[in-house]
Amino acid sequence: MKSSVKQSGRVVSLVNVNDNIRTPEELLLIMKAEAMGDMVFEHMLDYIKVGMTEIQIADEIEKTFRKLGAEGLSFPTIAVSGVNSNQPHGVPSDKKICEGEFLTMDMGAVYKGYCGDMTRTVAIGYATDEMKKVYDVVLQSQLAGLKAVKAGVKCFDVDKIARDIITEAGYGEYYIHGTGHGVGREVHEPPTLNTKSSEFLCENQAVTVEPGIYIPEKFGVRIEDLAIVTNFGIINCTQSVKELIIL
Ligand SMILES: [Mn+2]
Repeated sequence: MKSSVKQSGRVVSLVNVNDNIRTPEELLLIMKAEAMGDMVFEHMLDYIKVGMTEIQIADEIEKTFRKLGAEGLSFPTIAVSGVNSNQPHGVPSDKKICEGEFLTMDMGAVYKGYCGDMTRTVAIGYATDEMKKVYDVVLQSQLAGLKAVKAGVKCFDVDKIARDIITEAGYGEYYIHGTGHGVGREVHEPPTLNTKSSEFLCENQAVTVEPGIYIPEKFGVRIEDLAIVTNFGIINCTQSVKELIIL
C-alpha cells in the first residue's frame, strides 16, 4: 500500500490508522525475507575475521542473500566498524575491522517483493567495559520496546518505553533516531515509531524495533528485530541471538 502520492508536486499523505495491515501471504513473505537475514548473520559469524574491510563484509552479506534466493536487497547493506559505527546510516568503507571495535551490520533481503530488515552489532576480539555497558543499555531498550508492541498501543509509547531506558542510563542525547518503522514492499513504511508518532499499532502490521546509541568519536550500537503485531504482543520474525557476541 502506498503511503503517499505525489500530486502536482506536493506529497499528500494517505496514511490512516489501518494502513499497512498485511495479509497472511504478505506476512509469510516478510518472515521468509527476515529468515534469510538470520541465515546470513549466522554465516557472517564464521566469515568475519580481523583485518577484513567493511566493504568486504557488506559484499559477503549481499552475496549470501543472493545465494539464499533473495531477488534483491531492501537497502544497501550497512557494515560499519569502530568510529564509523557511530553513524546510523554509515556507508561501508575500505576501513579494516580491528580488535576492540564494534561492527554493526544492518541488512535486509527482498523476497517475492517483500523486505526483511535486521541489525546486529558484534564486538571484534574484545569489548571494553564501556562497550559492554552501552551494548547492554541498547539491548534492554530493545527488549522493552519489543515487549511494548501490541495491537492498540500507541507507536509513540513504544518509542518512549525504549527511549526512556537509554535516557535513564545517561545516553539519551546519543539516541538520534526513531525506534522503528513499518516494513512491507518498501523497507520504510508507516507506521513510524518515534517521538512524533500519532499512529496506533494494528494487528498484522510488521514493524521494526531498533534503538541505538551513537557516541561521537567512539562507537555506536544498534540492535534491530522485525516483528509482527498481534493483539497479544508480537511474533518476532528475527531469531538471531542478541547477547553480545565477541568474535
Ligand atoms: Mn530498520
